[in-house]
Amino acid sequence: MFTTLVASLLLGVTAPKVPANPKPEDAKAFVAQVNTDLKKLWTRSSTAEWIKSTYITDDTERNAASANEDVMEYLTAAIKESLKLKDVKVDADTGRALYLLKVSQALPAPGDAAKRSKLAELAAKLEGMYGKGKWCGKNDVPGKDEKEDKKHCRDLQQLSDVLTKGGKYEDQLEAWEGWHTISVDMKPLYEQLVELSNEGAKEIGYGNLSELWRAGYDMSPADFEKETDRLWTQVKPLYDDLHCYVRKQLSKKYGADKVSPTGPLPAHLLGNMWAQEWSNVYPLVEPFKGQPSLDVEAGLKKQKYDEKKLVKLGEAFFTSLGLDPLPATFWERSQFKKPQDRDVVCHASAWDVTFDNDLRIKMCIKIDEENFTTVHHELGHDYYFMNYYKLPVLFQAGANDGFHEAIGDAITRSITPGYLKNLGLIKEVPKDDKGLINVQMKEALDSIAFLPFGRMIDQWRWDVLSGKVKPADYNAHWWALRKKYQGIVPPGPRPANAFDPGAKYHIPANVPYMRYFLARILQYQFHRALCQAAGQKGPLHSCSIYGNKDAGAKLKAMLSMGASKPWADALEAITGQRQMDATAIIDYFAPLQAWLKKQNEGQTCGW
Ligand code: X8Z
Ligand code: ZN
Repeated sequence: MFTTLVASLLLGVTAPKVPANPKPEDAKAFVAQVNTDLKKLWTRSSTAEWIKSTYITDDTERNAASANEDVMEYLTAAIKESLKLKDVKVDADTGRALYLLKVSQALPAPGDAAKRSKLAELAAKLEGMYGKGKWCGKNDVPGKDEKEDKKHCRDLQQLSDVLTKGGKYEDQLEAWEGWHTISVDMKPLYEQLVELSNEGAKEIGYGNLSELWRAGYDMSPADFEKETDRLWTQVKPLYDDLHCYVRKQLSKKYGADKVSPTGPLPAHLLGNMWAQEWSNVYPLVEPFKGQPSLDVEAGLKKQKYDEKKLVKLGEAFFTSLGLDPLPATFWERSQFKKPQDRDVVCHASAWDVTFDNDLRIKMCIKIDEENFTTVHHELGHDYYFMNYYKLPVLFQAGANDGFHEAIGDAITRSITPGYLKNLGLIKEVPKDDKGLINVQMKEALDSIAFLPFGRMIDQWRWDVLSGKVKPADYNAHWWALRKKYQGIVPPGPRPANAFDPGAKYHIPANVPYMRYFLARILQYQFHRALCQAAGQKGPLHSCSIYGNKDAGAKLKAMLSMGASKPWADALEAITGQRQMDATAIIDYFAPLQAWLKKQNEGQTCGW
C-alpha cells in the first residue's frame, strides 16, 4: 500500500559521517547521533522480534528479518565510520560508547545488501525452526494417514516431561532422540550463517566472529578465553565430585550395562534434554531419606498458583528490597502462557521492547519449581532494564552479559527453605546437617552440574566460528566437548546427518552462551556481597536478603550503571572486588563437597 511504502522510506536511517581530521567534539556528536538512531532502529527491530516470537509465521519472520537487516546495515556502516575516530583523544564516556558500538552485535552482516538480507533471513528461519520443532514419531505404518499422525506430534515441553519424570530407560531414549531430529534440517542453514556472519565480522575489523564474541569483556579475546579457563579450573573439582556421586546412583538404578560405573553418563538420563541442569534426578540421588520435603512444586499446586501469581511472587522479592514495582504495561504486554492456537518461541526471555521501561517477559509457564526459578531469572533482566533505561541506548546493557544473567539468579540464592516455609510452599525447614546436605544437593544439581555445560557451548562455537572445526565435524566436535567438559555422551551412535547443537535453543537463535557460565559464578559472588551489605554473619548458604533495603540499595547502584563503565568497576561497586572469582560458589557448597568426598572414597572418579 502507498502509505506503508512512504512510512518505510521515512524510517530509513543512515549512519552519521565522521568529518576529516576529527576532533573530540566530532566524536561526541557522532556517538550522540548513533544513540538516537539506534534507539529508533532497535525499537523497530525488537517490536518485530516480539511479534515474531509470540506468533511464528512466514510473514512475521520476514518482517523481523527485514527490520534486523536495517539494524545490521546501520551498524556495519556506523562501526566502519567510527574506526576513523581511533586516534582521537576522547572522554571516557565517548570512548566507552565507541567500544560498545563495536562489540554490540552477535551477528554482524557483510556490507553487501544481498548477503545481509540472506543473513537476516537465515537467522529468523533458524530460530523459527527451533520454536516450531516437534517430533511426530516414526510413521512406519504403510498408508498411515499423515494428518492422523500429526496428532501424535510432541513439542519440546511434552518431550521434556518424559525426561523430567525419569521413567523407563527406553521412553527417555525415545524422547531424547525424537527431539534431536528437529535440528537435522538446520545444518545447511547454520553453515551459511557462520560463513556470512564471519564475513561481517571481518569487515568491522575482527579476524572472525569468534574474536568479536570474545572481545566484549574489556580485555583481549585471548585473555578472556584464559579467564574462562581460570574460572573453570577453580570449580572443576566440585563438578567431578558431583558427577562421581550421581553416576553411582544412576548406575544403581539403570544397571551397569546402561550406566557404566566408571565412564561418562548417557545424556538422556539426567532429567533435562541437554543434561545441563540435573535437579529432576534429585529423588534418585537424595542423600538422606526421611528429611523434610523440599518439593516446591507440590506447594505451588496446593496453593493453586497460576502463571500470574507466580510472577507476582517473583516481583514481591524485588520490591521487598526497595526496588520499584513492575510497570502496569508489564502485566498487559507479557506472554505468561503458551497460546493454544499458534507456534511461539517458548524459550523464556525478558524484554524492554522500546528501551524505555517497556518491560515484558515471554514464557510458557508451567507451574513447577523450574519455572519458579526461571521467573526470578527473567525478572532479574527486567529489573536491570528498569534501572538503566534512562541511559543512552549504548549503555543500556549489563556491565558484561554475564552480569545480566546473574541478577535474578543471585536473588534466587536467597530463596532459602526459611523463605519457602514463610510462603507455605514447604512445610518444614530442614534443621540438622542431614537436612542441609539435602538442600545443597538439590541446588548443586542445577548450579554445579551446569558449569561445564556453560563453559563448553561457546567453546564449540568459538571453534566453529574461527574455522578450526569444519562443517563435516560439527557434530563430532560437539560430542567431543560434551565428553571432555561434562563427562556426558550420547545414548548411542548419532546418525550421520545429526546436528545436535541445533537442538539447543541458543545455537539456532545465535545467543552467545559464555554469559551463563559467568553468571553461575558471579551470582554467588553477588550473593556474598549482598549478604554482607545486609549485615548477615552466618555461613553464606544460610543467608537470605529478602526484605533487606541495604542489600537492595547496593544492587540498585550497580544496576543503574548499566554498561556505562568497564565491568570491573561495576563489580567493585557491588563486591569491592575487580575480578570474577569462584571462591564464593566453592565456599557456599563447602558442606556438600566435604560430604561428597566421603561418599566417593574408594571410587574411581572421572571418565
Ligand atoms: O536461556 C536462559 C534463560 C533466558 S536468558 C531462560 N538460560 C540458559 C538456558 O536455558 O540454557 C538460563 C539458564 C541457562
Ligand atoms: Zn537470561
